[in-house]
Amino acid sequence: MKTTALLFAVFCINLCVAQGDSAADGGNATSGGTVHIWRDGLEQCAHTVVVPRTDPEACPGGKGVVVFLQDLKTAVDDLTTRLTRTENRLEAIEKQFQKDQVQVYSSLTKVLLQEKENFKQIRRNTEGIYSLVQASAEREDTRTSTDGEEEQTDDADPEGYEIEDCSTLFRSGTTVSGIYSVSPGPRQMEVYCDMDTSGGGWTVFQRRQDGSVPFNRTWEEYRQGFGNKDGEYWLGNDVLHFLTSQQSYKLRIDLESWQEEKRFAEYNTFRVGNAEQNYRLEVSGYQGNAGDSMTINNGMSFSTIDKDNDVLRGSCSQHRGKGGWWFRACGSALLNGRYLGNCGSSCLHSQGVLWGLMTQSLKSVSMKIRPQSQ
Ligand SMILES: [Ca+2]
Repeated sequence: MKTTALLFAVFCINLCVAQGDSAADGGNATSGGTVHIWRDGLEQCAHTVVVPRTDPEACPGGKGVVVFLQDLKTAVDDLTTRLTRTENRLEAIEKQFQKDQVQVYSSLTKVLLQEKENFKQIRRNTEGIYSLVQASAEREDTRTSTDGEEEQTDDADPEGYEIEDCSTLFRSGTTVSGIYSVSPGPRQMEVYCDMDTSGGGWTVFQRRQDGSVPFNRTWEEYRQGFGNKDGEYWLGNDVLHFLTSQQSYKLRIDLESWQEEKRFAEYNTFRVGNAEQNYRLEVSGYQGNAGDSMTINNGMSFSTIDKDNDVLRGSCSQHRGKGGWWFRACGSALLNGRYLGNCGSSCLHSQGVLWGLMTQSLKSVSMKIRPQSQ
């Protein structure tokens, strides 16, 4: 618009053209109030200066004015065209920018909405997982609580520790004799619990009653144990060691003859050493009515038919029915001898199930332990 206004002003005033000789001489300076156009020899405007003319005599003829106006119009048209193009280009750029802006905004919005949806989904998944974990934990707590109650009833005493022996069961209210599971140390095994004799709570580790199980066994068999828990058996020397290492135990031996005479022997201290000690016997503090036939063996290692640890030149196990025992010099007691039955005077009693004062091979015997504290 400024260019158009200038053109209009040029037409409305009296102008003249002062033309120079060439582009090289650069033309002349303007005179006061006169329009001077500096041109080169090819009639192309190089430099143009427009100045209002004040002296009509100084601008003869009209040709220069026409040339000036044509050039000026051409320039204006060119500028107008360029401006128009520029405006169109700017307008296009603006439109493209707006379009791109909309597209970018739309794209960003779409991405953000998608991310927002993803986040919501992740949150829903997380909450779902949390709910599952929480529900699982609650179930585990319930199960643990239930197990704890069951253990309280079946596997642990009221104070909550492991079942060491039958006395633990007895103190927790199990007062019926029978086979139960106990866990002395790291081991778990079944054992017969005598809950009736002398206050109950006895862990039976040896029993003879019908001769159904032979006791002429090897060192390894006595180590591991043999027989049936509901009948005749030897619990095993390893287990005896674990059991009697838990705390201070006492020993009880119940004896019955074929004449149904029942006697007993109790020892206030009873402990069995480990395998390296050959299951050494520690026994003392006799009381009872069967006579003391065990104290003489205190401190002795265990012996079997295949491992002689007694003090005699020969083997007490070999001479005494091939059973295992804590022999010193064979002695008068061997509860692991041969089960001879009710054979009267015809039997070789020295190989039978013997106990000191009771002169015949016995009908039934049992050896059992209980903590001193019970
Ligand atoms: Ca010997």
